[in-house]
Amino acid sequence: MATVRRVRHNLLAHLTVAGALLLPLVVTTASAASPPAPGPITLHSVIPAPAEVVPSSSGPFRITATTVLVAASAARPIAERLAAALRPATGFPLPIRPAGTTAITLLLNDAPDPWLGDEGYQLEVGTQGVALRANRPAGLFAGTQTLRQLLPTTVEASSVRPENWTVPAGLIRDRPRFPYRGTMLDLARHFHPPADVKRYIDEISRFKFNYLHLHLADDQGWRIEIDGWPRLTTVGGGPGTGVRGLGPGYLTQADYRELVRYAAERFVTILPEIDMPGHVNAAQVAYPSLTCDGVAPRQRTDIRVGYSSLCTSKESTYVFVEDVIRQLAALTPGPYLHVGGDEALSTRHEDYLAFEQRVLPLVAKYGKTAYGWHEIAAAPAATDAVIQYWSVSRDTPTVAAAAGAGAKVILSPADRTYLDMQYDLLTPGGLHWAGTIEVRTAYDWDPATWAHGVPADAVLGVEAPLWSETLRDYDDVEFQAFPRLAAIAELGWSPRSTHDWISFRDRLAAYGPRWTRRGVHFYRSPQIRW
Ligand code: NGO
Repeated sequence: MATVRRVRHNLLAHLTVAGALLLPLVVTTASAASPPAPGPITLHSVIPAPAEVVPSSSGPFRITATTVLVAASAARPIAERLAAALRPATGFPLPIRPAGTTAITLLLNDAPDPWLGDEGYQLEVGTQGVALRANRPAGLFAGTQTLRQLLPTTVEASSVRPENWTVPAGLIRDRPRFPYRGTMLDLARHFHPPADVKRYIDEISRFKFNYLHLHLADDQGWRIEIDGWPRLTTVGGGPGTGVRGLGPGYLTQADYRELVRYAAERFVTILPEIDMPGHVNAAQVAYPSLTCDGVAPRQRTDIRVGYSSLCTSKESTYVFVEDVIRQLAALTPGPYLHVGGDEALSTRHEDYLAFEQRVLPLVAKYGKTAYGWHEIAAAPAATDAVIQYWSVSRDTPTVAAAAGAGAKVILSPADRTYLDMQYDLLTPGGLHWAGTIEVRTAYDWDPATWAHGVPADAVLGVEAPLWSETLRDYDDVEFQAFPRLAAIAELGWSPRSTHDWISFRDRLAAYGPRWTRRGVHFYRSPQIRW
């Protein structure tokens, strides 16, 4: 009850600024988002659940042929993107104008509202209009994603639909729980072309994910062009690479830059990963000098792990590693660079530690924060790094120790977040080494308290990796990712006080038609009443 009162108090304080749009208020509030779907769309329908919601009993706002969008300066590109999203189904012109009688207004606060931070937003809906405010463009973008979910599902149609384009009235104040909300695509086991990566970015940005981790190299393939090392991609990304030789392809540096740009427009930051010192067979086939004996290993297209290792005792290895890190850092505006570090089972432990002690600081040399799978926690230099926790055990003492000494941790427990795990043993693709993961399993856990000994303030966020051993095409990607990615989005964004399986399940059921209209090939989990 105390929480409920506090939320209402905060919200009411904000209404004094913009009360005209909203009164009268309905006396309900939304620490735990509630009403069941299917049913009318309400302010409680949104995924991920917003932090604070106060519906109003005034009539809804209705978008009509005369509605305009009002946005200045840095808000304008976001308004344009919103208008472009709403035009096909509504058929309305939705011009961007300085003012209008019925308007959707996007405003950047002159005086920052500290509660909102960089990614939060405030959305007010009244009969005369919608006012969306944020401190930064990222917050406005997040708010537009909420607004889209408040419109009828037919808004996703690609041609004009007869519909009452109403938005329920009230106020939402929202901000993320964690600064890092990510998902990963493995381009190494099967390459997925830039057009598919862009479709994935479109989908994840709707759920307010802000990082896309690209796993760009592994035993079966090398997928990013590196100047001075052309065979990495011509051989390592060429015909016959990927699992069973069926996933060839690579990104040129221009492709990569274009993905970075496209993602940034949607407030998604690309996190590149080159896995080392293990998972490097493709690089060694291309450049045998990366092995200790200089002999090229045979090309591998199976899915075993742990057999390859860079030669950690050769100086030339570090010339290669530095070249790769320097180029990737230059291509990547984001703060992080992922250097893998998992399953180096054929690297002696002392060699592994010596390798990480050299390589993690190299990332810092090029202006980025090092990021690695949780095995790097054993190296002292990992206290300055971001550690990606992928264990199926909740006890990993090396990670707890590194977190205690300053490292930040991203939660990707394989038995909760690995999108490549099967939903159940009948799922046509996917693996099950970490178990099967139905939607509720993906949803019902807490990243802040999951890893024993890792304090909540060391948890930077959550990431759902999608490994691609069994994913041949983009349909496979979508089927494994959705709907579970919506669950991970909510864990990353929504305050713990909103966590409620029944509410989530019903909101997900109501969301399903949006995926259907967009042609997203999602898994119809029997746990959800679609
Ligand atoms: C493990 C392994 C990957 C596999 C994945 C499959 C990590 C960090 N290393 O996760 O090479 O592709 O499982 O689920």
